[in-house]
This record gives sequence, C-alpha cells and structure tokens, in this order.
Amino acid sequence: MQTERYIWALYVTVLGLSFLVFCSNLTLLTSEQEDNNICQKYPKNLVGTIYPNLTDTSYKDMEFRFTWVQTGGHHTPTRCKPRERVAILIPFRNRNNHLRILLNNLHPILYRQQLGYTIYILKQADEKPFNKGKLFNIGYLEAKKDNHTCFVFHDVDLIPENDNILYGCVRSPMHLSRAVNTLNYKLPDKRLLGGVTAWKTKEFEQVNGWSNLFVNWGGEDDDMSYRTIANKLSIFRFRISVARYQMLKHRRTPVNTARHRQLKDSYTRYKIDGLSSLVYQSPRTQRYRLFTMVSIDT
Ligand code: UD2
Ligand code: MN
Repeated sequence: MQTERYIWALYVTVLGLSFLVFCSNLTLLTSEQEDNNICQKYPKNLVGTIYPNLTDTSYKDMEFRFTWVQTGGHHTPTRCKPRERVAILIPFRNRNNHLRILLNNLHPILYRQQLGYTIYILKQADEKPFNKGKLFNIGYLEAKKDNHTCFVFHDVDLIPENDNILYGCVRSPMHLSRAVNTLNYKLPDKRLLGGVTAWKTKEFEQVNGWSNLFVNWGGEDDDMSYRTIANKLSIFRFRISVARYQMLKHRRTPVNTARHRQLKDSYTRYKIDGLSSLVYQSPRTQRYRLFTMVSIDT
C-alpha cells in the first residue's frame, strides 16, 4: 500500500514538473517573439465583419486619409517586425472605378493586419485579348525583385467583407475568396481557385506559376487547380462565414472558347508552360502614392 502511495506521489510530481517546463517554454516562445518584436499573427485590432464602402472615391481623398501608405502603395509596420513581405498583384485593364473602390477598402485592412505590403497594378498595356495568367507571372517576378515573400493574386472587383481574411500567407496556397456574393456565398467546387489566392514562393514556383496560354475569360483558374493536384498541394481556406467578398458589377469578358481543349493537358503541360516559359520585355514601372503601376505588353 505504502509503495503504491510513493509511486503515485512520484508520478504526480513528474507530471507537474513537465507541465511547468512546457509552460515556461511557451512563455519563453512568447517572450522570444516579444524580444524579436514580431507582429501578431491575429492582431487584436481586427474588427471582423466589414460593410464595404462601394462609393467611388478620388485618389486625392485616399492619399489624404491613408497617411501610413508610402510611395508605390507600400507600407511597413513601425512598431513590430512584419511576418511576411506581401505583394498584392491585381490584373487590370479598363476597370478604373473598380480599382479606386478596391484600394479604398483594401489599404485599411492590410494596415490593420500589420503586414509589410506593396500593391502592384498589373496593367495590360496592349490591345491583345486579356491574359491574366501572364500578367500574374510577370507581376510575380517583378515583385520578387522587391524581396516579397508572399504573393496575393487579386481580382480588381472583389471587395473583402471581413478583415479576418488574413493576406499574409498563413498557409500556402490559400484560396481567400471562398464565398462571393455572385455565387450566393457558396463554393461551387472545392478545386476552385478563382478570385483571390495567396502563395508563398516555394509552392508557386513548384507549380511553375500560372499558364501563359489562356486569354479572355475562363480556364486559367481551372488550369491552376490541375497544377495544385498534379503537385499534391492542399488548398487552404478560411471559414465560409469569414472568407466573404462582394464582386463589383461589370460586363462579361469575351469567353475563351479554346479553354476546354487547353485544359485537357493541364496536368502535364504545367512543367513547360508558366514562369519557365515566360518571355516579355521589361515592363514600365511607375510608383504612384497608393500603388505601383506595372505596364505590361503581353
Ligand atoms: C471569374 C473569377 C476570376 C477569373 C475569371 C475567368 C472568381 C471570383 N473570379 O471572374 O478570377 O478566373 O472568372 O477568367 O471566381 N480584368 C480586367 N479587365 C478586363 C478583364 C479582366 O482588369 O477587361 C481583370 C480584373 O482584375 C478582373 C479579373 O481580370 O477582376 C477577372 O475578370 P472578370 O472579373 O471579368 O471575370 P469574372 O468576374 O467572371
Ligand atoms: Mn469579376
């Protein structure tokens, strides 16, 4: 009986000691983070649900209000060290009012999330059919030159409805626009990668970026889904109640009628069609106050 009591007392002591060691590590970790003063992953000042401001606003007005934004649409937090250097890459042609509305909603969210970030507008400067994938690939390479580590590929017409949609590549790849109003806030297919996605360098280069071959509307996002499957990458998403976006109204882009044929060999073609096959003249870069404009001839 006496021995059992001793063994039981010993067991409780060892358990207690190991719990104390665990807690001290935890405190150590937090204090380590505090020592390095790394920005919080989930900043306390996030508000959650947002009612997007869909009124068209002037750049002058935004420049006056967004005091933290430096030339080039860039911001680095001063009171903590950002976890990632995030490049927001927006494909663009003839969507000026959408661009102003998106910037008016996005800059405050990125600021509250304590990100180091730069907003790049990837303007297709020629009159050829719109080539979103190629704009994204060129934008990625240009933003990488500015030492970014996380890349968010962002439709110009998608306005976030919640600032808990973290833009800092907490996982990679992430599909951020899981619930869009035009799709009744539902995800039609778990392989969908249209709208807004976030990638870290490793995974993005593993899939060789986007295809350069899809022009006009449709297919480039499906092709990207096949690339993630071919590389056994899981697609991470925030909860459907959080990852909500509003799409601004617009006319339909002319449809890419060749997309179904092109998608047939997506699994194998990805190795030779993307970042590795990109040929382009170096784009003109203009650093405005609220964004960096990269004018691209595709
Ligand atoms: C869906 C996808 C989009 C893309 C497209 C098929 C979602 C939420 N969105 O969008 O990611 O896969 O289908 O290609 O699933 N753009 C211009 N000027 C143009 C045409 C396009 O700037 O003349 C840009 C702009 O950033 C726009 C994006 O390309 O948001 C996608 O084009 P869209 O908005 O016309 O296509 P949509 O809404 O069907
Ligand atoms: Mn759209």
